[in-house]
Amino acid sequence: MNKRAVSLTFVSMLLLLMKMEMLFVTQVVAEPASSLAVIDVFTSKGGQGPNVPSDPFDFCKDEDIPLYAYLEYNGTPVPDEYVSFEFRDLLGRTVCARGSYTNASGIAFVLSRILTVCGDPTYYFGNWSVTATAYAYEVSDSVTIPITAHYVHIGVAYVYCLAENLDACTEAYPTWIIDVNVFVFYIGEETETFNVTAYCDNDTIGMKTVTVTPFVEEDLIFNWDLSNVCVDTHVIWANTSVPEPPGTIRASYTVRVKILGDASGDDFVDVDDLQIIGLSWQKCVGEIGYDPRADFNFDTLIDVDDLQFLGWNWLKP
Ligand SMILES: [Ca+2]
Ligand SMILES: [Ca+2]
Repeated sequence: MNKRAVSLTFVSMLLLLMKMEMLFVTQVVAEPASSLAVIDVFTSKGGQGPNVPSDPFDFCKDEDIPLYAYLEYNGTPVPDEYVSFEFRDLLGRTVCARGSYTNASGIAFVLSRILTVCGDPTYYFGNWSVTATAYAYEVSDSVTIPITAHYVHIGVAYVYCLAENLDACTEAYPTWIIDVNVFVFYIGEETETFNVTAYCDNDTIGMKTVTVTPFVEEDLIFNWDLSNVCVDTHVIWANTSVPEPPGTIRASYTVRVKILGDASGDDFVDVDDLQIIGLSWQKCVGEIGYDPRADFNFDTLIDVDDLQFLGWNWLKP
C-alpha cells in the first residue's frame, strides 16, 4: 500500500466515524416534541419573527391593538389550540391576560386596548409588551409594543385688559378688545406642529398654528374683539387639532360681559356707576385711581366719552 492509499483509507475511516457519531448524538439527544412547535406573536403594525418589536401605537388616538399569534408544529399550522396573551406595562407588570383559539391557519387573535386607569398620562408612554403562550405546546413569544406620547395639555391662562400691568380680567364691555392668553403643554418625543383654536362659548375667537417642543410650555395671545359678544357670562376655552388623551383637564376662563355704563356690575346703570366714574375722573391707565370698570370706550382714560356711554344707557337694566 502506498502512502496515498493509506491516507485515503484513513480519511474514509474518519468520515465513517464522524457519521456514526452524528447518528449516535441524534439518537441519544432526541428533541422533545415541544421544540418542534413554534409560536410567533405580532401586531397589525409588525413584530413578526421571534422577539421582534412592533411599530408604535398612539395612545392618544385610543387605538385598538390587534394581536396575532401564529402557532405551528413541525412546519404545519396548528388549529383549535388555546393561546394566552399576557399584556405587560412599561414596568414589566402584567396588567391583563386574554386568550383565544387558533383558526384553521394556526392564527389566534385578540383585540386589545390600553385602558386609562392611571391619572398620569405619562405612565402610558413607553414600551409595553405582550407574551403569547401555547401552554399545551410549551412555547411562547413576546412582542414589544411602543406606546407613543402625543399628550397635549391646553388651557386659557389669562384674559388681559388694556395693558399687561392690569390684573387678569373677569369683566369686560362689548367695546373692548382684549387679549386671551392660551397655554399649550406638549408631552411627546419630537417637535410637533398643530393648530390651536380659542373659543368664546361655541364661537371661534381665533386660530393659530404652533410648533411645540416637548415639555416646553407655549403661550399664545389671541386678540378678542367683543363687539359681537352679547351681555352675559361667557366661557373662554381652547382646543388643539391633535387628539388629547382621555382625562385631559382643560383649563377654561370665565368672563362676564356687562352693559355699557354698568361699572358696578349690578346689571343696572344708575348713580352708583356715576360715582365710580367720578372717583376715576381724568385718570389714565397706570395712574392711581384709574378704574378700568369706568373705561367704557376702552381708550385708557376716564373722561366725558365714558360719561356719554353711561348717559345713553341711563337707568337701563
Ligand atoms: Ca350699576
Ligand atoms: Ca375712556
